[in-house]
Amino acid sequence: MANAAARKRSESGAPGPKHNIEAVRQEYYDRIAKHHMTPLWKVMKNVVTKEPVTRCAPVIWHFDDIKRLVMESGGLISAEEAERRVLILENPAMPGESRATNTLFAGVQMILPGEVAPAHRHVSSAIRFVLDGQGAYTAVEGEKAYMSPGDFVITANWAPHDHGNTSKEPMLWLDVLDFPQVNFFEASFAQEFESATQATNREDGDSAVFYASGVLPDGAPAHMNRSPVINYTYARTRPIIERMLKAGEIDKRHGARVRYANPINGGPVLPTMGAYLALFPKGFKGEKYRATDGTVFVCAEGQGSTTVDGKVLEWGPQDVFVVPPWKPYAHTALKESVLFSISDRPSQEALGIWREDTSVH
Ligand code: GTQ
Repeated sequence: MANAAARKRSESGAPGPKHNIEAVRQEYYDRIAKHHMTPLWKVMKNVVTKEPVTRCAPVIWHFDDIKRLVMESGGLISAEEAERRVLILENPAMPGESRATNTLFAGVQMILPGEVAPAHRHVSSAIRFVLDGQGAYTAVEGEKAYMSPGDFVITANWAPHDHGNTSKEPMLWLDVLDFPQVNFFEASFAQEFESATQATNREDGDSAVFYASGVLPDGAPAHMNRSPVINYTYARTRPIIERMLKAGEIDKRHGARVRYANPINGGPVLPTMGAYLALFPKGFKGEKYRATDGTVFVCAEGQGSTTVDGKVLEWGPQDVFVVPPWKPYAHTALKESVLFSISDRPSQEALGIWREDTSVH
């Protein structure tokens, strides 16, 4: 309703001018529609909402289901034929949209011993968080990173990458990609390579040693909007949160938490996605929190629950769950627990639209 006078008129139910004006307006709306125009005043409150509105639902995928169903796909299609053998973790409130939150794709990829997922590149950035298995690799920009559970690996925009498994066991990891964001801008490109695997000219771990050790190669660029580090290993990151916990650096909401950083500028690892690793002491009862970024969490260790908008998500090792934008949530840990999380916060911060609320009740 456009204004108080009009509201009054329509509520009075009086015949005459009101019916007349409604009919006249409708005729006008129909006429302008033919010219691809429509009145803002009818949709104003839907397009400029007072608070964030999300289509995304809180949801959890338990690892026993993930593993059983993903393993089954191994008998149905090879990594080579599938290009990427991935089961999409699809938000039940957005079926058919290939996304876990409105801005993030999440999926679980499996590579069986001896398989290769062929080299390609795309505008979408990707991260992997290793769930299960040991010793498969991803080759990114000339570095072959052998991975272990809890490792956090990045594949930046347009970086060539292929995956392989020279170990004796299947490897499963969580993929999170920003392609809902890229496709929102309708700016996706992708390319396959002739050769299934790329030539590598660096040692496993070179990028972490060169860039993530408190020094930088002399002459390293001063600006870089994505991290030069490929594998942020669990072996390096886990002891840091342990030490924060010992030092008492425990946030009332987020536990003892580190942010994966780009060592060039301290910014996020990728311009579109940011990640954290948090340790919660046994018995932790977190305070409520909300922020405008939609988040995908993975339990790396432990057991606990996260209450999201009144819904209790009980998690254990390798379970994956989603917290939608602006829904209040709080973590509880029954055992000492580690949660990995990833969200679209860097995109929102770059646009100046990210908000948080640390006083939710
Ligand atoms: O590993 O390159 O889950 O291109 C979706 C698209 C993984 C990958 C996904 C991809 C990849």
